[in-house]
Amino acid sequence: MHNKLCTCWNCPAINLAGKVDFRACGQSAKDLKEKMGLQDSFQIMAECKRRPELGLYDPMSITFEECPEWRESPFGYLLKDMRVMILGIDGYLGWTLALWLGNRGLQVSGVDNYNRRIWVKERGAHTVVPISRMSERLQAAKEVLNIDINFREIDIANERERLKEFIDEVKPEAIIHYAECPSAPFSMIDADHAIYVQKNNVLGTLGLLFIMRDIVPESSLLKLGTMGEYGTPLTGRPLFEGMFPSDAILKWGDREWSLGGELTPRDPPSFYHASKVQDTFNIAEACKYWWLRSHDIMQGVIYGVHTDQVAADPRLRTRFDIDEWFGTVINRLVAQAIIGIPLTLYGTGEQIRGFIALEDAMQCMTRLIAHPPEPGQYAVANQISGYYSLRELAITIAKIGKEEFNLPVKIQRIENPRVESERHPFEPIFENLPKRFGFVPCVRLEEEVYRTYKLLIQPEIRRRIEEKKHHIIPKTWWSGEKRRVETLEIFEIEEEINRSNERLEHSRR
Ligand code: USQ
Repeated sequence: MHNKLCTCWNCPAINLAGKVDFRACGQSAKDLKEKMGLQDSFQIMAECKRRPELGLYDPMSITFEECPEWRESPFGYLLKDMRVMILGIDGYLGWTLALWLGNRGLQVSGVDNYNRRIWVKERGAHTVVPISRMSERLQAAKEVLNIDINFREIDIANERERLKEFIDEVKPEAIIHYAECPSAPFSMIDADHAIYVQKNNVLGTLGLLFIMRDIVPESSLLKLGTMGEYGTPLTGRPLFEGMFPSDAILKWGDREWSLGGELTPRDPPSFYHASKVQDTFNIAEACKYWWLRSHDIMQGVIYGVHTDQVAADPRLRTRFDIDEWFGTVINRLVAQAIIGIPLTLYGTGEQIRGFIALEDAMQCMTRLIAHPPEPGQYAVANQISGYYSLRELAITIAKIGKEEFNLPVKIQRIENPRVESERHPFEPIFENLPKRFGFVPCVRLEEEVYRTYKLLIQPEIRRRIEEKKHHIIPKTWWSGEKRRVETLEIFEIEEEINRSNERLEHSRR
């Protein structure tokens, strides 16, 4: 178990309030020692909110393995009936995680203001997998999976008092923060959209940090960041997990400095990605000022449709977007294959990105919830299970469409409406999740693409893709131009397979 040696120091049930002066750790120890007649050697004393009978004790002295409140699970020790609050519970990830965690015995509460539904509607698009209203979702979760979800409609960026009240009522032991606008193209439509996305994301998160400071400082924050924060540095420098490793060195002239522990440089490719960069700094500062604890999760491009819970009943399905603003690339390409649009590669299609399937992302989140950082710790995990060039992906998706579903799939290169490197080195480091938290990817790309085809090919869903196909080819240019992109080249997949083999040959020479 990855977290068996974590102690009460990591545990959100710890009560440190008033026992430690964090500004100079240990400063209060003398007073406490005199008052309580404690041993010379102790540093920090705490109480347990779940086991008050322990009285004041050394929080490093009990491990998760030893504590009866932590129970073994396939994802490490999990706190019994742990209270988790999901902000953005109505979204693609939020809803899936609510059912996933509820199914594993965690007490799930959640907040949403239905903004994702509103943004997609504003663009004239829709989720091609139909989703139920929240009231029906909650009822189905109870009926089908016996999960009770405590839901409150709240806009976290604009209704801080109501969020505070709800957090105070529930006292969540972990807060999963998915309540941000996730779209790069949406943030690039015009000034109004850019300003909106940055306000919504940055200020929503900033307000939440203050609420956590005041109400639940011991609870851990799991905040969704993005691999896109790092950009794709042309030097080929590895994309470390948030911070430079201890042995990284800055050399300038004949002098050298350690870079260990400093945040790595960021190069976000859109105003949306830039909002996540600002969040990073705000969260890291809050951990420093107030000893909050956070996992900042740099998630790669997410894809897929499946977990056992969302597949359990049509009313439990999660949303699935394929339009130019809210569809991520793999999900979009499968939908395109289904209705005969040649798969859209932007520019050269040689961009490389890190990816993770929906179900694997759920596993990662559970492992991180099970392993809260220490007070004051700002921890980062690059949450991907592999990386591919877009061409490789398109070929894989086309092959599965052709061979398994008999679809006449083609691939097209179109003008790239974004400003991004189209040929670049890419070396993401993604060691924390497997090495520190025991993550083993369970979903193969081909398997999830196959499952996605299986769902999308159903007549009702296929019809819903057809209905919104005019939103597939992008019109949102980073430059501000207002026109649909042009096709540069269309090719059959056999040609593309030969080309990629040739490139492979060439690179071997
Ligand atoms: N792309 C295509 N064809 C398409 C759509 C996209 O070639 O039809 C290309 C884009 O140019 C880009 C790459 O695919 O190079 C990924 O684009 P995307 O739209 O799938 O993903 P992105 O805009 O980067 O954003 C998505 C999520 C975002 C998350 C991010 C993780 O929407 O919330 O932060 O993935 S990452 O990309 O690692 O930063």
